[in-house]
Amino acid sequence: MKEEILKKSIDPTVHDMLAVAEAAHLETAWDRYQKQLPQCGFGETGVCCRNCSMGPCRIDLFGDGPTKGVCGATADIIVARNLLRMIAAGAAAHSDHGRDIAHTLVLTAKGKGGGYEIKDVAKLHRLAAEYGIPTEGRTKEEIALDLGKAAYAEFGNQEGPIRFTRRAPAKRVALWEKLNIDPRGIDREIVECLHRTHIGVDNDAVNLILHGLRTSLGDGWGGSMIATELSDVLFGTPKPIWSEANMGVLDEKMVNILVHGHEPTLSEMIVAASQDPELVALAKSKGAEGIKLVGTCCTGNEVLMRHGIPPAGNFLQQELLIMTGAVEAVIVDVQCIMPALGPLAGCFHTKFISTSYKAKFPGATHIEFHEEHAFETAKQIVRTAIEAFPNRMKDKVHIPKEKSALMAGFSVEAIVGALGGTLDPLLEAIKSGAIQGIVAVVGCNNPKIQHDYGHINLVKELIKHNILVVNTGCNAIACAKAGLLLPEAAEMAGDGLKAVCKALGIPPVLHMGSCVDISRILVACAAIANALGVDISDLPVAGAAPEWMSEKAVSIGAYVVASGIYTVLGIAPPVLGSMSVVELLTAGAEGVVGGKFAVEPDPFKAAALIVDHVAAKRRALGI
Ligand code: SF4
Ligand code: MSK
Repeated sequence: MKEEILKKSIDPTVHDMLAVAEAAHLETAWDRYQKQLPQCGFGETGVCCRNCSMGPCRIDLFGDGPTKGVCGATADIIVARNLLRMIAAGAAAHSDHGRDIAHTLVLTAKGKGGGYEIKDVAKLHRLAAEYGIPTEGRTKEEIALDLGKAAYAEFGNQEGPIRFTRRAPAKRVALWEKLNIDPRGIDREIVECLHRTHIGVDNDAVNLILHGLRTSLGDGWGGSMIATELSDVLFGTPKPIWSEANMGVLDEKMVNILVHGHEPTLSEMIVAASQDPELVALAKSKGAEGIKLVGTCCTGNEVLMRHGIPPAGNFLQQELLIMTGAVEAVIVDVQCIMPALGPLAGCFHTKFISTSYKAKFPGATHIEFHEEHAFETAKQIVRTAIEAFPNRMKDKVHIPKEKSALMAGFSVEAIVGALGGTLDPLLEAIKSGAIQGIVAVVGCNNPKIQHDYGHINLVKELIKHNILVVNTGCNAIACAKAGLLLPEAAEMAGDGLKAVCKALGIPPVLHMGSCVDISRILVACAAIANALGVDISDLPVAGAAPEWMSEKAVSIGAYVVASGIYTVLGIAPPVLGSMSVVELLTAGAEGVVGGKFAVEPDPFKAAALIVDHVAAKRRALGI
């Protein structure tokens, strides 16, 4: 294998498929990244502004060029404004997802849900109690209607608080209130980001960043948490489940359908449609042995968590999956879907099917999905995939063999279940030092970092130091492919963590779901802090995103830090053009919210930073 291919990823399926791509002259994100080099230094450091037509303006950091934009904006102002816009976009993406789930719950409660039903009634009752919605003597639909409407209303709140923020420890809420960063309404904070960053409005870097924290909190403890909680009510709360991961899950004899994107509404119905006897019979009539549904990115995580549908790869593998020539259809909704997929699918028999009115793509077949007709549309989409099977070009089929078994499905409820119904055994393990701390490792892939290298090495180092890892998103898929989501992976952990995992029969790395499910991690941190009578910022916990790339990740990082958690990024956000902003994010923030950022691309050094941080927090707690 060529050196330059090996350098791109640590995953053998990726090596295999990059060789196929090269031979067939098919372009990938890695090729396009190379063509972008050297990337623009103004963009990279965040000092380019296009917020009005007197610009574009950029600040010359090293030469004797301009130090201010036409309006007088300095590097500090431009960098902070740009960061705020990234947070707004990321928070908007997660929160719009949450809004769609609330909408589906309302429709389902009204009997207009096109095939959905309320699956977790116990959780519905718990959430209703949180919102003060009466449950006594009422049907699940009546309760769900009130809950859906209450959650829906929080997007447009003019005044806070947002209900789920009150799950945080009282000390944390009081701090947010004192700093005036307790989010009011989810949409309101996002709109205010755009207002503040319009020319001539907020020109104070600290004031801008504080509002970024408020907006991101409306995402983590608002939009994302609503997405997670209401998805559990509708589709069921995940429980431990077995599956397998990586490109080897594709099956040459089957109609292979890949679901990709983020929202579970469509993919839940695709799961049902792919098991429909009439459609299975149709697949067989076309010469296939059946229908194989696989996933990627967070739609993949959603259907893995609830149905054990295997993830076939993470973000940077999406193009390679089409290049196997064995995928009949890629069905997408929103987020993280490369526009490169349409033209690429055109080189194969693969149908690239877009489904959201919000997300159309060149080269896609658009079959619009509306919740009211969910199952019917899902069947139409699966039928389209089956019809493509006879067009498969046999000489173009190349499926890498590698795959790994995995155990996923660790919602907070499932973790408490595995602990015997209470958090106490986990608290005891933390106090005794068997588990030194808990670290969330999340986020995407990015061709700037060798694919999966950051994820896997960071996670392995952490478990070696008796740190329990919880993960979501593309990190979870990376760990699944590397066999880290298996109870046997406890052998790679330090003695304390190994013993705990063996006693409970769980992996040392717990897959908690999709990107919006980072809200599950916030809930777990809040529960642990409340049980110990401390704030989240006192806990021996940390966050990390070793290969992040999306604006959603910026919002996530911001709400994790604003929740009091130290967070290590593998790639610097575009803020290096302002030393004041860098100082605020990597040092000053700690004195304000109890959490801060660090940037460390080397996963071994990142692990060392986190291990030191966890040890310092333990000392401060006296454990
Ligand atoms: Fe230039 Fe200021 Fe306009 Fe930005 S807002 S483009 S810095 S003049
Ligand atoms: S899918 S946001 S590439 S984790 Fe949630 Fe993966 Fe990042 Fe998308």
